[in-house]
Amino acid sequence: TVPLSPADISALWQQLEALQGQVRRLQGAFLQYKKVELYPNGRDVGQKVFKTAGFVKRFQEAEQMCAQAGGQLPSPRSAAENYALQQLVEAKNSGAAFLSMTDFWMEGRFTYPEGVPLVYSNWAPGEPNDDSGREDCAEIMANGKWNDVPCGAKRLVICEF
Ligand code: 293
Ligand code: CA
Ligand code: CA
Repeated sequence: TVPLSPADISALWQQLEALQGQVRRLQGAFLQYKKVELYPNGRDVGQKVFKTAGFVKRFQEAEQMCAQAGGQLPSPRSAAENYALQQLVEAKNSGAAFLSMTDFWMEGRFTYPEGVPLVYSNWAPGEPNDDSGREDCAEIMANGKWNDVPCGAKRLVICEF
């Protein structure tokens, strides 16, 4: 191996400084792009992004649309994530939005799509009540609380990415 000459080291420093400048400009451009992209139909919370399609669908179609887009229906796993979702529901003035969770596998036991038990919940008092024995999907309302509803009901589509 050949030792680096002072000129080599100086050239490497120059390249490193150029690279640092490029990364900084990219970070700035990305933050700007993120703001543009999230306004007004998206919210980011931690590593997660929620974005509303702005229209209502039945559960199955909503689930398909999110999957088609490379996302999924929202699974808020903390108060912070639930609040980000709530803000979107409030802002759109289109009523409640579907969540990913169902009690398809066992009546009364809501799980994530893979059947995994919930790590967080924010049910309204008395919910889930399986009203009329046919509520196996869940909605998040403008107050952030959850309610089980018929899967055939039409609710605002929000996807999680
Ligand atoms: C019943 C009792 C209401 C409740 C409603 C919802 C429907 O009508 O208090 O708000 O069920 O749970 O999903
Ligand atoms: Ca049910
Ligand atoms: Ca209910």
